[in-house]
Amino acid sequence: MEVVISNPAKRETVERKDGQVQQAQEKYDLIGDIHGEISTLRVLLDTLGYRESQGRYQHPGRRVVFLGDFVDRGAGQREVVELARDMVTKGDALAVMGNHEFNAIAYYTPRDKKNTAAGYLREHSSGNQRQHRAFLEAYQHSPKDYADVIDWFKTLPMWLDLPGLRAVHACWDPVAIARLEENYAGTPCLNDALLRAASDKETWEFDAVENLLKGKEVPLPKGLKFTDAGGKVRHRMRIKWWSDATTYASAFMGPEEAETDIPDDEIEGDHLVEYSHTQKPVFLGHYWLKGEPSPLAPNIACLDYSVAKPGGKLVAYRWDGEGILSKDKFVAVDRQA
Ligand SMILES: [Mn+2]
Repeated sequence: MEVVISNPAKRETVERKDGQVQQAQEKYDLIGDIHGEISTLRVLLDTLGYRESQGRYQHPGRRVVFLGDFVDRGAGQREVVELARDMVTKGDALAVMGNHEFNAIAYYTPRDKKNTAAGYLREHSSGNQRQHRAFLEAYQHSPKDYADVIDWFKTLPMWLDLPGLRAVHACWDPVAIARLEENYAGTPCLNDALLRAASDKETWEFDAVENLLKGKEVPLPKGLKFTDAGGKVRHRMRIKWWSDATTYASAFMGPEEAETDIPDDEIEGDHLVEYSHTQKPVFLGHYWLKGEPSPLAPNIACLDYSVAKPGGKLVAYRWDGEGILSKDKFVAVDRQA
């Protein structure tokens, strides 16, 4: 399948004073995690000025970049995927893979093609089934469409490095990206070997894909632990990789109740991600943020504001080429009933 990276029709050219013709910076609307919330997505696209005609959603001068996590939870599983896929196929959008698409692929893929009794790359445990139920139910009577949508998920790059901006679902980890590029033919897409390696917790590929799609984690100092929102005991913590924080307490990304368990000591080892304020802006989803959307750092913005939860919002950022992001360029739509 062809992945459309650039649509020359949408690039304006600008004639400079010296007569040279220059390509104008393409303009993008970045959209965070949708999780099956089709009516909210339609309202957001409409608010951004995208119009549907003859089955095609488009804007005369802009394109969308979807930040992944199209599926799980909401009532419009197929509808969200079909809309996004159609926009990508027709050159009206780009998209990166979220952890929920990665999980869907691994859930679908048997460990051994000839013997499904050997299980799947993502275990069909009751917890995993529950998390994936809305998606599985949407495709339960159409195995061909199910196979087809998984094939489309496999075409989604894990990161996008465009001329003026970057997009990744959770963390722009340059070390993980470099290692994946070096070992997997320079492509940001999964292939079968990488999918299998990244589904095995013992491999570096697992850590690299996990960092990009679920966020950077660091091990807690020996003997320390906390309990997460789901009641699970954790010996590692997710960090606010976009911040300048260097201690466990200041970098901690987790439930407030657990904060007292996290020491304010310097993080041990080489675990922090560096993303200087002079680099291209990077857009993320994934973090289930609450409150009023605003940048996490001058050049880093998360657009996931928990649309799948009551009171949540679907959020976009209207990007016109700027290197420093601005709070007034976020567009938020309340979750539709
Ligand atoms: Mn996610």
